[in-house]
Amino acid sequence: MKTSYINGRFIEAGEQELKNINPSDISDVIDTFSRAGRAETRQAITAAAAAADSWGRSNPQQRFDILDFIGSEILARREELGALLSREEGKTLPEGIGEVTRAGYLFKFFAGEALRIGGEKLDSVRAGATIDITREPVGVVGIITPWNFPVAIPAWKIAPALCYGNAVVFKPAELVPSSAWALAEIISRSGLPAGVFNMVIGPGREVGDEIIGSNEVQAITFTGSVSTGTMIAQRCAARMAKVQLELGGKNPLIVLDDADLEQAVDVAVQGSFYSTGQRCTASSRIIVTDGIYNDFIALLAKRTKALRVGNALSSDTQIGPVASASQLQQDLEYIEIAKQEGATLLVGGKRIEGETEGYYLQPAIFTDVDNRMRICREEVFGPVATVSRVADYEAALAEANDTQFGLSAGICTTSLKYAEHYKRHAKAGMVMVNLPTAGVDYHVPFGGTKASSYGPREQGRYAAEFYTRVKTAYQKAD
Ligand code: UN1
Repeated sequence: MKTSYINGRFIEAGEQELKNINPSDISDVIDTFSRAGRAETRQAITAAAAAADSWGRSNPQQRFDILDFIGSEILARREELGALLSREEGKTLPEGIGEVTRAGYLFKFFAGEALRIGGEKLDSVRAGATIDITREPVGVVGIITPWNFPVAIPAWKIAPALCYGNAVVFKPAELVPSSAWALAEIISRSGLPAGVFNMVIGPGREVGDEIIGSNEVQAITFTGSVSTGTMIAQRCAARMAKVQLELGGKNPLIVLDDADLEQAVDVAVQGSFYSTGQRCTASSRIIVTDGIYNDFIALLAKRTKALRVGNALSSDTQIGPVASASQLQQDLEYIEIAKQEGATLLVGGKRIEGETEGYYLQPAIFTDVDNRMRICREEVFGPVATVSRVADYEAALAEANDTQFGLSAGICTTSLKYAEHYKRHAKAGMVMVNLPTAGVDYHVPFGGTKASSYGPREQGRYAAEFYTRVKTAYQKAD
C-alpha cells in the first residue's frame, strides 16, 4: 500500500484504505493508498515548520540543482507518467503526456528563478541612509490541489514554493493520488532536506481542515471550487495567513462574423471539449454574431458529433471519460436543468457505453439559451457548452462580461480593431485571440478576476508575490 510522505520518509500504512479507480475502466484498480488523517497532517506541519528556517537560508545553487533534478526526471519519464495520469484522471494520452511535460518545464523554470531572486537598493530620503528591499520566504505553505490536473497544478505550486525557500505541506486530491505519489517519490530522491516537502494523502475534512487551521502554516494556495475557496479565504483572514485561490470559470468565446470559420470551430471544440471539458479555463459559453451563426453552428455540430469518446489510453480517443461517478452525475444534472430551462440540446449529452465500463459522456451543445439561465451562469465542469446568438460585437462583449467569473475570455476574429478592443475590455485575467480559452503557457502569470481568483497570480515571475514577503531594511550609512 502506498502512503503519505512526511519528514523525509514514506510513513507506515494505517488502516483506512483508498482505492484509485480508472474512470475509463472501473474494474481497474490502479493503486491502493493508506489514508492519512489529522495526526499525520499535524506531523507533516511540525516537520515543515522545523525545516523551514534552514531551507529558507539555503543557497540558490542547491535550490537550482534540486528543482532541475525534479524537472529533468519528470521530462525523462513523461510517457510513463503521462500514461499513469491518463489512467487515473481520464484525459487522453497526448493530454496526459502534455501535462507531465508542462510540469517538468515548470520545475526547470523555477530552478532558473532560484538563481534570480533579487532585491533593490535605494538611497533614503534622509541624508546618509540607505535602504535594502529584499524578498524572504513566507515559511510553511499549505498546497491543496484539485483532481483535473494531477501533476501540472501541484508542480506550479510546489516548484515556486521551494524555489523561494518555503517548506511545503501538500494535499493532493483523493481522486488522483497516483500522480501525486509519483511526484513525491521523485522529490524524495532530489536531495531536498527532510521535512521541507511533505505530502499528506487523505480527506479534505481532516487533512485540508488541519492545514487551513494551523497557525504554523503561513500561506495557503488552493485550486478548486468557489464554495471551498470562500471558506478557506475566511479562515485564512481570521488568522492573518496569506491566501491564493484559483476557482471556477464560465469562460466566454466570442465568434464574430469576420472570423475564419474553420479556425473558430477548431478553437471552440478544443476549448470546450478537450480534457473532457474539465478545466476551469474551458469555453462553456460560445457567443456568436448573426452573420456567421448558421454556418458556425452547422460545422460545430458536425465536428462535435464526430469526436471519438473512449478509453483515455486508446490511441484513437479524442475525448476521455468524465473523471468520476459524482462528476458524471453533476454533468447529467446540468444537462437536465438546461432542458428544463428551455434550451435546445443540439447534439450529444447522453451517457454512452465504451468497450470497458467507464464514465463516458457525449459532448453536449445547447442552443436557444439566455445568459440568465443556470446553464449559462454556473460552472458545469464537463463537456457541455452553450451557443448564443447576438447582433454584433458590442452585444457579444456585454454578454461575455455578464458573469460572476473572469478567468479566461476568448475571441475569434480577423479584425485587429475588435481583437485590440477585446483585450482591453474583457473582464478576465486571461484573454485569447484566435486561440482556445484553455491551455496556458508555464512561464507567464495565470489567474482571473471576480470570483475566479483571489490573491496574487500564479506562475511565471509573478509567483514571487505569493511565495515571498518583502522586507525593507534601513541603514545609516555614515
Ligand atoms: C489550462 O487550461 O491549461 O483547474 C490550465 C484548472 C486550471 C488550469 C487550467 N487551474 O482547470
